[in-house]
Amino acid sequence: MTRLISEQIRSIPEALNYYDDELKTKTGFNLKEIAAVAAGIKDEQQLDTKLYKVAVIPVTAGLGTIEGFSEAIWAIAGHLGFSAFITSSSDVSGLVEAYERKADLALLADDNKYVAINLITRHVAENDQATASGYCAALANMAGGLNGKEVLLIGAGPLGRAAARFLAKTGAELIIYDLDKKREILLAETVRTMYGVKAIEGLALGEALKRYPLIFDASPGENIIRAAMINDETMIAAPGIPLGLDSEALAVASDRLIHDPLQIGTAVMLLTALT
Ligand code: 2YG
Repeated sequence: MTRLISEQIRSIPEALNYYDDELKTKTGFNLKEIAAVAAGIKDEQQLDTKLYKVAVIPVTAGLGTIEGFSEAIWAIAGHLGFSAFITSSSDVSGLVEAYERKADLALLADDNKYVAINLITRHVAENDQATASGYCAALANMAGGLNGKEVLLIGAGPLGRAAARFLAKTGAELIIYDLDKKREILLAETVRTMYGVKAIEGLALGEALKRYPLIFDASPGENIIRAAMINDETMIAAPGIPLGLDSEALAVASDRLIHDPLQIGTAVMLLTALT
C-alpha cells in the first residue's frame, strides 16, 4: 500500500476547481459525473449530496496522520456537495463525534486501508476498488469507449487486479505487464478464465508501450514511461503513485493523462458508499 506524503496532497483543496476543469476538458466529465458513472449512479443530478453529512476522521494509528490528508479528503467531499466536517478528535473519539453529530458517512484511513463507511446502511467502499473503477471510467470517456479495444495494464498488484476486473467489464482486451512475471501470468490467467476476455502477457514494457496507445498505469514505477515509447495517440489513466511518466513523456501526453493522488478514488468511494 502506497503511503502518500504531505507534499503530494497539501495543495489539493485550493487546486480542486482547476483540477476539475482539467478533468472535464480531458474526459468530457467532471469529477462528480465520473464518480457517478463508476458508482453506477444513472443521473447524478438526482443525488442531492448536500443532504448528507460526511465525517472525516483523522487516524493516528501506525505511522500516524499525514499533514494535509484530512483537509484534502474533506475538500473533495465538499467539492462534491456533501456537508463535510473534520472531527475535532482523532481515532475512537473522532468516531464517537461522527455518530454524535449524526454523520451519514465516515471517511478514514490507516496505513493499510482507506474507506468510506455508510453509518446507516453499513456499506463499506474501499479505495483500491473505487480508484480502479473511477480511473477505468475516465479512460473509457477519454477513449470514447473501450469495447473491443486493447488496453495495456501496467501493475498486477491490488490496484491493477481491481482495474483488470473493471477494464474487462468494458469489453477491453488486456495486455498485462508486471515486473513480477508470476503475478503477470496469474493476472492474465484470471482475466481469461474469470472475466472471459482476451489477455496476453510476456511482452517487454518498451515494446508494449509502443504497440498499445491505451494505457492504465497502476504501478508505483517511476520514469518507466519515456517520450520515445509514446505518441499523440497515447492516452494514460495513471492512478499509480508516483507517476510513471518521466518529464519528457509528460510533455507529450499531459493533456491525455489522468493522474491524481486522491481525488478520483475519494469521489468514487463517497458516491459508492452512499448508494
Ligand atoms: O488520518 C491520517 O492522516 C492518516 N492515518 C492517513 C494515512 C493514509 C495512508 N494511505 C495512503 O497514503 C494511501 N494508501 C491513500 C490512498 C492513495 C490512493 N492512490
